[in-house]
Amino acid sequence: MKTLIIIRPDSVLRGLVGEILTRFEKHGIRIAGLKVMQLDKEIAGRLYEIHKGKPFYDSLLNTMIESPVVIAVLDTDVLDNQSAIALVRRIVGATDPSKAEMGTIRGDFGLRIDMNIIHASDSVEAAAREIPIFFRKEELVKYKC
Ligand SMILES: Nc1nc2c(ncn2[C@@H]2O[C@H](COP(=O)(O)OP(=O)(O)OP(=O)(O)O)[C@@H](O)[C@H]2O)c(=O)[nH]1
Ligand SMILES: [Mg+2]
Repeated sequence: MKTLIIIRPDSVLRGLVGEILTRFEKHGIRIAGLKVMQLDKEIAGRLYEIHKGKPFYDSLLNTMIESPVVIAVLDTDVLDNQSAIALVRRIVGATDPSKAEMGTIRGDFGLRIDMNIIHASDSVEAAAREIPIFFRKEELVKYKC
C-alpha cells in the first residue's frame, strides 16, 4: 500500500520533520518517496479540491503555500491498503488538535484546526488520487523485503 502525507509549512518551520517521520518509521512504515516543495495555489487546490466552496478553503490554501512543505509517500507491505491508511490516520490523530488524543501527531504538536501539523490521505481512493499530484511513478521506490 502507499499513502501520502504532507508536513505543513508551519511544522517544517518548527523543525518537526524528523520527529514526524520517526513516528511512522517506528510502526514499520517505510518512506517510498520524499521531497521538499514550495506549493502554489494551483497544486494546493488540486490536493484540497473536495473542500472547494467551504468557508475555510481560501485560508487553507494560503496556509499550505506560505513556505515549503515536506511531502512523503509512505509504504507498508504488512497491512492491506485500508488497514495501512487507517493506521497512518491513527498516528496522525483527529483533525482538530484540541480533540486529538495525546500521543498522536496532532494531539502532541497541533495548536488549532488550521495549524494541525500534517495532511494525510484519508482513504485508498484519496491516496490514489493524491500521490500522482506530487510524484511521478519513477520517483517512488519499491522495497524488496
Ligand atoms: N479553519 C478551519 N479549517 C478546517 C476546518 N475543517 C477542516 N479544516 C482544515 O482543512 C483541512 C482538511 O480538512 P479535512 O480533510 O476535513 O480533515 P483531515 O482529513 O483530518 O485533514 P487533511 O489530512 O489535511 O485532509 C484540515 O487539515 C484543516 O486544516 C474548519 O472547520 N475550520
Ligand atoms: Mg482530509
